[in-house]
Amino acid sequence: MIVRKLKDLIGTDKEVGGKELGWTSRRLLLKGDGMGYSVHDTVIHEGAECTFHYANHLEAVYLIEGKGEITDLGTGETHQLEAGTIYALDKHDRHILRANKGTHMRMVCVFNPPVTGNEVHDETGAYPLVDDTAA
Ligand code: 9YT
Repeated sequence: MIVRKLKDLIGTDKEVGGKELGWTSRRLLLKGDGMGYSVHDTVIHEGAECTFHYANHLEAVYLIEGKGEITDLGTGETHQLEAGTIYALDKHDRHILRANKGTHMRMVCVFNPPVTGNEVHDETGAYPLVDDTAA
């Protein structure tokens, strides 16, 4: 059994991003944990606007704090987000996340396939698939 606490990940290499990027993500479970998915506790900082495109991953995101919106860059549609909202990027949808003024958004994110922890966003905003099984 794996038992892990968010407070123990803060300030380690499991905490990525930063205020200057508009988002901070704490990787609760990664590929190496062997679950077949990764789980992240991600904050979109107040007033931030972030464009993401997970071309190689499916992602479900459940908002637990704050308010904001998501724009689907494929359709142009914008949806309001609040605690208790889930969105699933079932078509690898390119999107923009915005946290409203005066609040951040905190969300629990699940990735399939799991993030290994070594990805960096490429020039398109995607995470490449990392093959960490090679010798
Ligand atoms: C909101 C969102 O897409 N979070 C993804 C997790 C974050 N980009 C990470 O942990 O790399």
